[in-house]
Order: sequence, then structure tokens, then C-alpha cells
Amino acid sequence: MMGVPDTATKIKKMEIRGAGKIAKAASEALREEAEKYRGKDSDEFILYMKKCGNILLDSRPTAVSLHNGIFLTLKDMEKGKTVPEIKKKIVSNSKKFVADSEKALKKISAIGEKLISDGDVILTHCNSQAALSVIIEAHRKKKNIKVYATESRPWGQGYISSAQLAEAGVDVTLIIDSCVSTVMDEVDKVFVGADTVTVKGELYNKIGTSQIAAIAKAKKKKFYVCCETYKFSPVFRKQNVIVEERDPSEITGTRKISGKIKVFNPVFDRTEPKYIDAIITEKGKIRPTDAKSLSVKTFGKEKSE
Ligand code: RUB
Repeated sequence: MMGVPDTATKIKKMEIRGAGKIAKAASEALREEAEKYRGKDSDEFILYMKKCGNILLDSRPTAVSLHNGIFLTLKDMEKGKTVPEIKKKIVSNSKKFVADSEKALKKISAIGEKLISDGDVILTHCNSQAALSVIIEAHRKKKNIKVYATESRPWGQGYISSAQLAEAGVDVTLIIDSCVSTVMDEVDKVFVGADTVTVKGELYNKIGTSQIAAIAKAKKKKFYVCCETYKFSPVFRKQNVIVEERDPSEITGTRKISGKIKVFNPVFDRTEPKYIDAIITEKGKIRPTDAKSLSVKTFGKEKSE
């Protein structure tokens, strides 16, 4: 277990990455901070835990999972009157959040695999635990599938995905991102994860997702988003989703380029709902137009409208 500052640094540096993993790591870090707190004043403890939550929140801006994971872990802590009571609440919230996340992934894999038929060629982008769990479950059900995994520059998360798929015994082919159009004729279905799904049913996911969705639509291929409901975003209903931009050196690497050249490195992009056939959640398969009602069910009307 790591404390809050270490976890926030690891998230910033992408040593812990992926919307689900950062949310769980943040929740566990808050649990650890709460458990090791030695003060006696409950108001000070609450302030301290809020400060810890804010440190984690600042580590990556786009994935609403991080916000929701922190919110659900610190939820109702004010109802505790003493430090031990507050600690108990935070610890049980965190355990519940992590356990629910794991259960959600299992449900998503069970629901999603039904969308995969024997003989399907699938394309996935970046490295999503939710999307891979669906694909691996279909393979486990003995469906004969072939997967294209995009490299996902600049970080190369596709190397992680292809290794995980190969390890599970799936027939996987790694491609560069600009090869998507070339293979799309052969592809039947695209499965990707989510960092945020807004109440309008827009998807924020790894940069390049929206291009893949547009190509899939143009070639009449199915485009599915696999995501736990804690990636639905009541917080971004009024403010726009902040798309993280990272250091240009992540793109240029060791290449020397002229100082006159600007480099733009946004990490995520927005896919319009019209490109999405369905969003697979632990509460079922929904259309993007149902994102608002699912958000209301999950987070309450006041937060989601
Ligand atoms: C990861 C990414 C993933 C989503 C969903 O980006 O875009 O598709 O986070 O992943 P990064 P999961 O590597 O920059 O964090 O389904 O595992 O939550």
C-alpha cells in the first residue's frame, strides 16, 4: 500500500494508469492515510482527508473515475462524530468501492462477451481492463476470435494490451495507430474503454478513439464502449471535460526538432454519441442516449441534471 503523495506521483508519471486502476489506487491510498492518521480532532481529520482527496484529484484531469472514486471513498465521512468513526466510514467505503469495481468488471465481461460471435475480428485501442475483460471472456467461452490492438502512441499501451491478450491465449496482432483504416474492412467490432462518459453520452477515451469510431461508422462496423458506471460523469455536466495535455517530449522522444515547431500532445479525445452503438456497464448494455438516466440512477438526480 502507498500513501497519498506517492500514489498521486505514480498516477502523474503514468506508473499507475487506466481510468479504473487510478480510481482504485486513489481509494486505497485514502484508506491507508485514514488508517494511519494519529490525530484526535474530528474536524481536523475531515479537513486532512479532503486535502488528500484534492492532491489525488490533481494527478490526472480527464478520467472522472478518479473523481468518483475519491467522492465515494470520502462519502458521508462527516457523519462520523469521532476520528475512529470517520476512519471506519472511509475504510468501509474504500473496501466497498474496490470490491464493487472488481464485481463490475466481471459483470461487464459477462454482458459484453455475448456481443462477440464465433469468428469475429475485433479491434481494441489503448489498454482498457474493461474492454480486455470482455474480449478475454469471449475467448474463454471458446469463441474463435482475432484481435487487432493499436500501438497507442505515444505511451504504447497497445504493447500491454497485446501482451495481456497473448498471455490469455487470444490471437492478437499489434498494429500502428495509422493502420486502423487498413484493417477496418476485416474488423467486425470495436471494443474500447472509457475515461469519462458524459450525461450526453459522449465518450472521452485515449487519443485516437474518435478517429477509430468514425472509421468504424463509415465502414458499418459496431463500436462498443466498455465501462463501469463510476466512469459516468455527473461532475462534468456543467463544466467541460478537461482533456489532459502532456509533455511534448512524450511524442518527440530523443529526436531533435527545431524550436520553431510546436508540438501538441492531448492524451484523450471526445467521441460523439452518434458513433457509439452501445455502452456496456455492470448495470447492463445501454445506448448513449440513456447515459443521463443511468447517471441519475447512479449518482442521483440533483448531481446528474
Ligand atoms: C487509458 C485509457 C483507457 C481507459 C479505460 O489511458 O484511455 O482506455 O482509461 O481503461 P492512460 P480501463 O493509459 O493514459 O491512462 O477500462 O482500464 O479503466
